Amino acid sequence: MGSIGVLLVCQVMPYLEQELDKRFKLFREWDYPQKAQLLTNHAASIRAVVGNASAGADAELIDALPKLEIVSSFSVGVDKIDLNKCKEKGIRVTNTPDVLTDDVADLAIGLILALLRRICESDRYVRSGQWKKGDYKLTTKFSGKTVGIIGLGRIGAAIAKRAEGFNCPISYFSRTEKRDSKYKYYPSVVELASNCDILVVACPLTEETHHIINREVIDALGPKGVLINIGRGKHVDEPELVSALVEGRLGGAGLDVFENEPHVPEELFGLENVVLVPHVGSGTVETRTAMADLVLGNLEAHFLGKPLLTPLV
Ligand code: 8YV
Repeated sequence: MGSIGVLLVCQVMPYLEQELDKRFKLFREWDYPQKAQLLTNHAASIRAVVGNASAGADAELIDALPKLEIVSSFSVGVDKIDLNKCKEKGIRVTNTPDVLTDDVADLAIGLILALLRRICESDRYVRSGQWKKGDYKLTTKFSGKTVGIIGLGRIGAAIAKRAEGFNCPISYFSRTEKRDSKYKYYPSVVELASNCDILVVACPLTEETHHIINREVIDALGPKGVLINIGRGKHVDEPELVSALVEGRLGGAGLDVFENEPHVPEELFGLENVVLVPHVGSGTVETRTAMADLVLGNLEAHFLGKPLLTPLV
């Protein structure tokens, strides 16, 4: 397989990069500041693209690679891949579902606890020596709060299961009601937001879910409600979120993802009712290694003519 050209369009963990390099003829996009030069010299030998949550394969790249057969994403989300174009051209697409579900759901619960119990803020309180001057203020209870989840797929369901362990009533919004679900269904996000304390975004990013958190939803959640986003930054109208937090119209937010990563609105830095983490939902050694093995396994299966491990298209 050493002669098969694979284009890596983003930085990934060293293990994945090294294994791709060992097994294939690897082109790293960042080695070619002039993309045109990469394409002119190597497009004819590139048969696979590897991307992640930040970079994938858009129509322009797909059209520029006439020998492209497969796009293998080091992520579960595939919003950076033009899936229609891939279908149209018979290009296979794989992602990394299941192996990251636990980590992302764990982080969602971690963000809720950190936010309501002010864990980061009270850690700073101890480190800065303020405890010696007096006890930390009282915070907000998590157990028993109503959790509303947008998207009851694998990750949404894993968050629900964990929140049940905290005796939280669970409700959800999704395109269609899940007949076999025991959780309360709301046919609109505004209704869900009006009826929960904690709103968690856990759906894929599509045209329909872009800015699914808008001013109306934020107002429905209100000054006592909190928003948790472990989906994509573009699920949220970020300027609306920032002004609601600054003006106290929303109770708080726990955010793993942002509209323009790695840039985060600086207005959030001074607020104590936000917890900000740098898109680390799947970021454990165990999970990223399993994700890397899926990327490699899918590529090898494809080029050996075997069934793909996690095909999307
Ligand atoms: C990223 C993610 O892939 O899987 C997703 O969709 O957003 C993350 O797991 C991760 O940051 C690796 O790039």
